[in-house]
Amino acid sequence: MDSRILSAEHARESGVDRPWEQTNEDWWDWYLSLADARDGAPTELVAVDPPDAVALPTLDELREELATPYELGSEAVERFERDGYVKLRDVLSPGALAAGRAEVLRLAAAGDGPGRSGFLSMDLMWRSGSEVLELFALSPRIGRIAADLLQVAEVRLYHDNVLSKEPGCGRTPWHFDAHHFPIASRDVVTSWVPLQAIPAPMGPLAFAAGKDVWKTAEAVDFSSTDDSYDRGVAEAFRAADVQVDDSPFALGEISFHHSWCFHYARPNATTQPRMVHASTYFADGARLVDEPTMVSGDWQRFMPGARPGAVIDTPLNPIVSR
Ligand SMILES: O=C(O)CCC(=O)C(=O)O
Repeated sequence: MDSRILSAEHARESGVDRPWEQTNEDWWDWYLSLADARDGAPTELVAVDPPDAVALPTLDELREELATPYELGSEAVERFERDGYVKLRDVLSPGALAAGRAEVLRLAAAGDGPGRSGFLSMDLMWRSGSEVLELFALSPRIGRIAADLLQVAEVRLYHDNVLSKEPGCGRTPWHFDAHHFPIASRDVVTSWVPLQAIPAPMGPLAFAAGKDVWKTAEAVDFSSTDDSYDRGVAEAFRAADVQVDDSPFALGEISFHHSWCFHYARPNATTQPRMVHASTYFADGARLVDEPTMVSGDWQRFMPGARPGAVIDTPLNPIVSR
């Protein structure tokens, strides 16, 4: 374990029952350091072209697209209910995605760059002054899909995340988000919106299919200091013949994964960054857990003033499904 990532106290103790005390970037560096080292940074990269240039929409056009309801069929809701995730095609236009990608490139160039893992994570971007990313994070089109998949009346935003997995960045370990979201509810879902197509060598987000598949990995002990959890989960899934969907994403295709859905991603073995806008939503009325831990990361920034055990209703968690 790279002792520069964990604080001295966290490195000394193997449990996770303490708050995270470093930055969100440090959190991702730490989290990626838990990935199976046998699937580490690729040495050869596949040449991939950047997305085709398209005309960018105006802000008004983008606002309208991101507010227009998507026709979510009952079959998609059933698949989400059965598998714990769903991939939906043609949710966003090439123009909207290009606008998001251009904004991410602009903000990434102005920021500190990715951490040492090669994984750039920028959160709360909807509060950064970027109107484009505010439209993405507060999109009623995407928020309504989240509410309908969870079959709840309304959802609130937990946080947005711009994730850029740089060329050569290694694997994202197997995990499920309920492990680190400090939200005391089963009604939590994350939208994962690729800002370009994701062919197989770029490392699409991959999902273990089956709502109750998490039980298969329940006996695997989490380790905060090595890759044993990632390896153990993979072994448990192999032994139980769990179906894993690691299919590529077409341009405009987006996924939603439930907070108990196990997912991972292979390294980005291409010459292009794998850029994604991800937002997490929870059912209106959900409460903060009683005792957030270090795996909960930087949650106080996402829910400032929320009190353990109380209903989450801060100005940073608006209703986004209407
Ligand atoms: O983008 C990745 O590799 C991981 C993202 C993830 O785990 C998530 O959005 O829940």
